[in-house]
Amino acid sequence: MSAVDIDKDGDLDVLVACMGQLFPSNDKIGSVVILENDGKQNFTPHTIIDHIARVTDVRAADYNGDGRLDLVVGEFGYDDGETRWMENLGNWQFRSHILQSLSGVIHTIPVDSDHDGDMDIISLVSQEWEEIYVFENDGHGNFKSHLIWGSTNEDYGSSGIRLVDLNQDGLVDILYTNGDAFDYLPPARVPGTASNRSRTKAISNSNITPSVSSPAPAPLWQPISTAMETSMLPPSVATTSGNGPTLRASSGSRMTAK
Ligand SMILES: [Ca+2]
Ligand SMILES: [Ca+2]
Ligand SMILES: [Ca+2]
Ligand SMILES: [Ca+2]
Repeated sequence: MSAVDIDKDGDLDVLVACMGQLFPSNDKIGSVVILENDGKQNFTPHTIIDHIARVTDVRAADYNGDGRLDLVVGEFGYDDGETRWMENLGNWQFRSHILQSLSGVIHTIPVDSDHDGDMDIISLVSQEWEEIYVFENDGHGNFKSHLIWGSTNEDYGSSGIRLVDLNQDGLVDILYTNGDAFDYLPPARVPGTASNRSRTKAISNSNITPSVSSPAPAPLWQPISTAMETSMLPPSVATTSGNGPTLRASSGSRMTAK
């Protein structure tokens, strides 16, 4: 859910990502609703799209440079989620453009990640993919997908990203957390700690290039720090070599669904 003046009439409207239900489901029970503010905090709901995979995120930005705020929508789904951007045609009408068909989308965040004046999208895809993507905009709503980080551990349990400039170099970085509550028996709590599962990673945008020339240059995002309290992890994570967080150059094909 987020608040934005989507119709540009001077008041904040509310974007609502409707998952339908929390528990896993392949049913098309997701929807996107915008609550139109009349300026006095009376809201009229507009269902922008429904009967889609379970929706976990919706945010607004102008992706095609026509002055109207468009939407990016993340659909977790179960076996078949999606990421789409929805072109604002005016009058509460939106046209869908599918960016990616992967399940487990948690966050889809607009940001001008390459500082070329148009809004790009950074997304987190969990559900055994466990990957972070940048969708690079050409300024007209045409996007090129870059996989910038992924774990080979399908139980990595990605739980969220936030975009911040951690090192204050003017380039946005990604603060990333993981740790799945349901994949392992809970380990014993370590005295004096508030949490025994969560890990935090920061990924630095060292110099993502604005060029779209062919061949596309490799994104230069890289992890700059990882805080892993291995003594507090369950044995299956702490002791299994090659199963921890790793950089992967390209998206693998994994068929196992949680
Ligand atoms: Ca408004
Ligand atoms: Ca637009
Ligand atoms: Ca950009
Ligand atoms: Ca930075």
